[in-house]
Amino acid sequence: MEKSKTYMSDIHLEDYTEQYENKQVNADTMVFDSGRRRELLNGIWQYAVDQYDTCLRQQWYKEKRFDENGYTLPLDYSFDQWPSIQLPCCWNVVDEKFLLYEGSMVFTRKFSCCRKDSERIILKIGAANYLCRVFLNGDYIGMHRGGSTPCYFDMTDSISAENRIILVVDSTRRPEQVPTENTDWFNYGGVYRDIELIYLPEVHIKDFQIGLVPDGTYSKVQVMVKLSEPCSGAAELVIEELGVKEQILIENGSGKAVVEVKPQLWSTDSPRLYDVRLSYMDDLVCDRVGFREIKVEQGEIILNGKPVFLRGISCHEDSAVNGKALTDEERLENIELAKELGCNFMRIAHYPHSERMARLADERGILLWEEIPVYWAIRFDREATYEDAQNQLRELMKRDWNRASVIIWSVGNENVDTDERLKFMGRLAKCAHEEGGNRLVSAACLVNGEKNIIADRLAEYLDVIGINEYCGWYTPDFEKLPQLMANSRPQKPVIITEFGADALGGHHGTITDKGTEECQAYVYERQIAELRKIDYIKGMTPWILYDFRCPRRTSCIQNYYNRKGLCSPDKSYKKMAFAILQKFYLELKDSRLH
Ligand code: GCB
Repeated sequence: MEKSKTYMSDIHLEDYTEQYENKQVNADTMVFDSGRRRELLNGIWQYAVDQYDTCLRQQWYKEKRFDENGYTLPLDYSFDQWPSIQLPCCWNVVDEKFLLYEGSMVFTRKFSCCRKDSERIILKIGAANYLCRVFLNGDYIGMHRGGSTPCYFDMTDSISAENRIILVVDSTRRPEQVPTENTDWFNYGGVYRDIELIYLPEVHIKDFQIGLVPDGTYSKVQVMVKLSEPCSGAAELVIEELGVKEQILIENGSGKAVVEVKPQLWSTDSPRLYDVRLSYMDDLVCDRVGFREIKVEQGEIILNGKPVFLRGISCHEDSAVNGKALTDEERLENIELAKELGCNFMRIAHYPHSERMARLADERGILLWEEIPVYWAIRFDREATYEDAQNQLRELMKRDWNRASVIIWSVGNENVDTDERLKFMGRLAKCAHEEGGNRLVSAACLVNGEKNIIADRLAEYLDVIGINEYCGWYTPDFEKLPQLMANSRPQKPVIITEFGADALGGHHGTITDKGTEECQAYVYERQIAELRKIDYIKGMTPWILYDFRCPRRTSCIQNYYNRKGLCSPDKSYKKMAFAILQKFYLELKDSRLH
């Protein structure tokens, strides 16, 4: 690790990143943090744009002011005099001069910490895009890869009463990353979710999963506990409202139990949640969870024993004002807008959105499709890319395991059906089945365009097939749609995960004028007319709830936004197609068939 020798050699070290590749935190180093003592490190930080990665090259974090001969070194930074920024945020929307900046930014602040002797102090960063390296009091603490999932750094051995923390966040797009260089959304940089200190006792609950046993009786709850140490003893589970107070035997650091209890089920009409508490010695965690069963049987998606049609809408984590750093008010606005549309389901694409979104969906009774950014042309041939993708999937699944709203894990979007991709995504689907709890596994697949048929080989690994089709938009001929449906005999339920058309709010014309509300509305009318006739379609999530920022979209109508939204970017304006989808969904809802 200690590579550099002198100030000068530090500057000329070209493989400088090597020393920061170890100590990578990942899904295995996550800590269950719901209901724990925490302190927010959000707020004012100092920052510098570090386009050439000089912080890492020169090891600024060591704050070395003199060389070995006592000579005073010239410094290229001045942490305390740097300008300030409010974290969390996406730097691109904080100042116009950063709008298109992709690269490294350095953030630093001081903080005090009052820690009992045996306590462990974990730094949790809700999300930082894409690489995040952490330094504390001159020590390199670790790094995290992946721009949308949380990371946990154990800082216990370096923390003092007064501290200097440095985060180096690098948002550079690279072909081997997940996602890769080319996507259809904006690559926001930043530390854009909460930064927190989490206090843990030496021996603590590392993982806690709770959910209904999926046996159709709705009368058993299963619990899984993992401790930080291979201890034995008993943990205690309490669900007061259900009269549950149950000892869970722990052997060698882990325990499992099935508790006989009949909770009121969580559903979209009645999203009942219970406070649950789990304690082990002097550790205690709390969560608020719902109990529901989801499965696929005879081509139907079954929620709590009844077939459900997923009246959905796709949604990015994007805000005209805040980028990806949405406020809870904005998330709720999205959920309420989806409900107004008649939805019971949202596809939150194309990467893990904030864990707050799943918690709000639990509370408001909206089902969720969650996805990892295995998007378009990933380096399917590269094992390290696979490991990155799998880790992001596992981090997402661990984070949201206890969320009743999350019914589908999606392992990717629109990837060409090659042998390498089949192997890569088949492995991901297997991992999602093994570790994802009582949920369905899916992916948004492409239509086989040559034969105009639903025939993606990945379907073998999925419970539900997602299909993106753009008849009436990218595929000009609407007749292709009934043909596609007639040609296909999928053995599993299908969700039309995307259809849609661009329209600039307020821009009017004929149904053939691309970019007008009339044209978009017509695409919705035709799509709905066809799709509603097809038996094997069990849901849809048209593209998309509101317009989102996108560097690829440069026409004057688009103006760097993807305009397939049913609403304008700030959601204040509803385009004509909104009412068309709403009418269909409300009819479906009222028919009580779904
Ligand atoms: C797709 C992609 C989505 C794009 C959309 C579009 O198929 O999955 O990310 O934004 O098409 O607008 O072209």
